[in-house]
Amino acid sequence: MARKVAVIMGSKSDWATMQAAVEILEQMGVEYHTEVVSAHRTPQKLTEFAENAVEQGYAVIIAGAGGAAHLPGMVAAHTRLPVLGVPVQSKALSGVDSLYSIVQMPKGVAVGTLAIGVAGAFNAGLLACQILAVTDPALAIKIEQFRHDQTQAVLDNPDPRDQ
Ligand code: RP5
Repeated sequence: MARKVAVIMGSKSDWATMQAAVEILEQMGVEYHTEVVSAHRTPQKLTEFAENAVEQGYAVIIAGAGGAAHLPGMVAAHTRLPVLGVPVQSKALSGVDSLYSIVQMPKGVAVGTLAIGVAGAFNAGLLACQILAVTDPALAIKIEQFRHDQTQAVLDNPDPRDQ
């Protein structure tokens, strides 16, 4: 059964954002691989990566990119695996360009688009875990514990003046 998650990104400059996806994958004990794959600078590598993703044992692909962010959509065009797109916050347009580049996929090629920036990257990792947890009861328990702890942390410290 495929269990690995691929966390790819268009540039090393995306790592500061995309490491949040890796953070939650590690916390949940999910196996992952991370690598720079650029839609524009390494188009051949993108094609080979996406076409081989199933046989490489990936179950979910997380793809982050900024600006003219074609990586998630182009990966999705080459594989049936679920692709989660993370719009990296760009300097020029604060990531709205990245978001629009990723979210408006044409009918028939799906990309699940997350929020701009670190929250989106973290949630992409979390969502990948949730997808795997559909067929992994041990992982499902870890996710339920994470949600419980998160809720409890808010309930335990409700005064906004206390950080
Ligand atoms: C995109 O261009 C990357 O995903 C990155 O967010 C953006 C800028 O890349 P660098 O110029 O920092 O390598 O392809």
